[in-house]
Amino acid sequence: MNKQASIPKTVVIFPAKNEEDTIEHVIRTAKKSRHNPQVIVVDAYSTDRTAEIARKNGARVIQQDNRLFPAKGIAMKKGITEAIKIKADIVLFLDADIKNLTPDWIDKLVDGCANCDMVRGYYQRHAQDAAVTKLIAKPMMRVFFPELSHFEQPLSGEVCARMEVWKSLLDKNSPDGWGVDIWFLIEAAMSGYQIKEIFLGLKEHTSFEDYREDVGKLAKMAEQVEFTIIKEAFKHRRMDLHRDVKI
Ligand SMILES: Nc1nc2c(ncn2[C@@H]2O[C@H](COP(=O)(O)OP(=O)(O)O)[C@@H](O)[C@H]2O)c(=O)[nH]1
Ligand SMILES: [Mg+2]
Repeated sequence: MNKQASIPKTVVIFPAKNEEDTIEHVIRTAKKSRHNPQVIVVDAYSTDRTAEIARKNGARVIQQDNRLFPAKGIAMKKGITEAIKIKADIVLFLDADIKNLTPDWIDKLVDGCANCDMVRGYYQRHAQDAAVTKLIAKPMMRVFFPELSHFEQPLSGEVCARMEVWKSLLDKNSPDGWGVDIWFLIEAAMSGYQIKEIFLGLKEHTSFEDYREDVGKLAKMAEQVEFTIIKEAFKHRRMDLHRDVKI
């Protein structure tokens, strides 16, 4: 807790890879939250103007640790490390490609942390959106982690927790790529943290425009999410549950 102000210091972190179309909007919107967050952008050596626009809009821009992609997990780890340095109390991750972000998303997610260890956003999405969630993550969670199968959006990028929660999870060796979101959910639950999901309305994001015509573009994400769940099932001794699957 920030002793001087005795109010929690909130940091919003945007992992961002070539998000020049939306980065200004999301940073400005985050800054309008009544939690007055500091904004960090963990940039993936974007080849467009993402980093420049982010700096101009008052974000602290840092580069992720290496150029191996996909690196959503590496970026989140880097963001948490940076937030530790600036003594954040509450850290909220948001995707940088959200077209319709509003300050109340930040307010609600941060407010939720007052009586819960982890708060996750869920939304209404286009019928063709969220293929990996619908076809990989949820069916596999129903088998291996049935007690977590009620989470609407297990791959949500909008997740808030106190710093000590993030720190304790990072110590457990998080994955580098797309598996990181489901990994944080499973590990938080297995650590006994209380997790809740809150509804944020419709989510419109630019990545959907990239894959709506060709869902094959999600193959790497699908593979990494799938193997993360399998590895977590081994780790938490859930593999035998596959026997219950009717095929
Ligand atoms: N730093 C960093 N950010 C990434 C990387 N891959 C994706 N992102 C960001 O992570 C967020 C979620 O990615 P997105 O492509 O929108 O995933 P989707 O919504 O599941 O399709 C966005 O803000 C991306 O710019 C990466 O390799 N490095
Ligand atoms: Mg997206």
